[in-house]
Amino acid sequence: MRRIFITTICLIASICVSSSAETNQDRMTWFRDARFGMFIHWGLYAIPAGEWKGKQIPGIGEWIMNRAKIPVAEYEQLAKQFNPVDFDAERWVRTARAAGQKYMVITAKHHDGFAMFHSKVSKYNVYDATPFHRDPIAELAAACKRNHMPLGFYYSQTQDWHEPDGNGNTWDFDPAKANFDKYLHEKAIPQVRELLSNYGPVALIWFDTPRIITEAQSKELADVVHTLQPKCLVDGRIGNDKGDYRSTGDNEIPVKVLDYDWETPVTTNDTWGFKTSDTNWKSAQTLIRQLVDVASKNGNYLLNVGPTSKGDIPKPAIERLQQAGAWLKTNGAAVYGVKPSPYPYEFNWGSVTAKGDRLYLGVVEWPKNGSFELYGVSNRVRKAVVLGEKNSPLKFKQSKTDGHDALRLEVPSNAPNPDVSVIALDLEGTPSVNTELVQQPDGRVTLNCALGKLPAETKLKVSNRGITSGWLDTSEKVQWDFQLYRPGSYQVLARTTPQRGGGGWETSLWEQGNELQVTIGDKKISHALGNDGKIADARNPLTPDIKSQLGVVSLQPGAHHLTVEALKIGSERKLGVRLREIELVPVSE
Ligand code: FHN
Repeated sequence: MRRIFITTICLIASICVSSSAETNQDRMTWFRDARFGMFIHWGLYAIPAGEWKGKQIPGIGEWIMNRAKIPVAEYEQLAKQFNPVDFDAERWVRTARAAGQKYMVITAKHHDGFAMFHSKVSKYNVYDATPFHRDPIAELAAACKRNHMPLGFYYSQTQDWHEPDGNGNTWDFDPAKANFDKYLHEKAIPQVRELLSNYGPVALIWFDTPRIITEAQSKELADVVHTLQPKCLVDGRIGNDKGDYRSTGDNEIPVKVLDYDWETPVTTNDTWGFKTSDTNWKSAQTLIRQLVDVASKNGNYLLNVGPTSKGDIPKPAIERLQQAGAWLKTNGAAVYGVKPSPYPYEFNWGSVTAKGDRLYLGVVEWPKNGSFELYGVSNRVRKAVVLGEKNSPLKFKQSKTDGHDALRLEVPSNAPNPDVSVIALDLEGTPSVNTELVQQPDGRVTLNCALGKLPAETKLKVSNRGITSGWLDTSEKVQWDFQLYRPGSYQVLARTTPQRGGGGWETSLWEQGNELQVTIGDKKISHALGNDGKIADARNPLTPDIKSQLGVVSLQPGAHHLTVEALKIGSERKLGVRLREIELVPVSE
């Protein structure tokens, strides 16, 4: 009796607290600590796995219905074959847990309109329409509960290629006749209600491709979520800025720390839904590097797996997850619950995270000469260790070289960890660093457009990745102030980025005929942008940059001001100057 009374009081108290006082800040706490989640794209599309009627269909696997313009009546037939006999929810959750992932998000309904849960709203669901006759979402929710793993649901709120009133199917239905509001109220919202009512606490709903959804509709949807489950997060792709946190573009890692909550969804290969022919797996090192980098910029890393139609997570994905899990066992302190880097810019060698009086240096490019240097830390360093190397604090020296703070660590000549080695610096006090743009110990100065100044009246936009767009006028410019420490001759490089083509990066477009002028003090160089080679961006390996050598300048140490302008703008494609960064590289390199 007493127990029932206490339980009832607790329940009432918790409902009262959550429904009346739950704010975005309260909801976000677990998400900020988690940093690493598993995304699962699983649906009927895993059966064709990229191939339709003997033909390979280009693009991402879960889009096959759209890319091959498969009529609803034909695509629906796939349901009769869906029987994932290997599906074992417990195994998936354990895989995520062993990988060090702190939440899972599964496609409850993707754009194809097929519900992967037992829905009473539409018979087009995995329980009613397949021989499997089970509810994998219910099984996953139960396994997550057993393993204390927060579970979220992906729900495609706007695109639904199965419904005449949903968005996106132009091959079966006439978009002019679609009544989206009807679809929203008769399918999307009722199904979202089911997901929030029948599967226990839901960590988040991952809406996607908002497209035509209006502000009022996005708000209504977010309100439905927060009313039914006040603690449930809503991702930014609900549209119209109604999410609890923002989502970057797919596979997109911003170039700087963002001062809001965000998440990036990332593919392990190039597809989300399983595709037999896609073997372009990112290395475990790339994934780990990206994870640390995302944390260093205040984001969460939602790494996707696309299970097969039998219910197996592909082996190459499992292997990479295992490697990430092993790495996190030793180095998790540099990822979970961390604060972003105190530096506003990226380092070529890796990424920085912070916690309390500690800085974590996630080093990918380990120095070969036994010495690692970092500029700009003004705290006194108390101790430096490599995580996982218990017995050996690193020797170090702090100095004021030419008036600036320099830290030199003696490090082993081989990287302690083949993926990312983490140096933990214990500081006196919370990290205090010089946030100016400065020459780095390797002699380079990197000036990304996201950290530059634009004219007051400008049409230029700079993306999260630091790439300019709308640079179609010669009056535009980007400017930076920076400190140089060493005199010498520097090659001035421009890194521009092609525009993604309709068929992906293989068909990317790059404008010919742009000519840039760089001014540093009284020195000017100008050059037409040539293609002097591609540079893979280690943080965004899908999106290569093009390097152009603009010329050599000789500079003295001190404060400098650099301006880049376009003297000529190629007009063939009207892409304008897609500049990412200007880099000064010592010519002796
Ligand atoms: O169109 C979808 C795509 O299929 C996949 O679900 C990704 C995951 O972020 N979101 C959309 C494209 O951005």
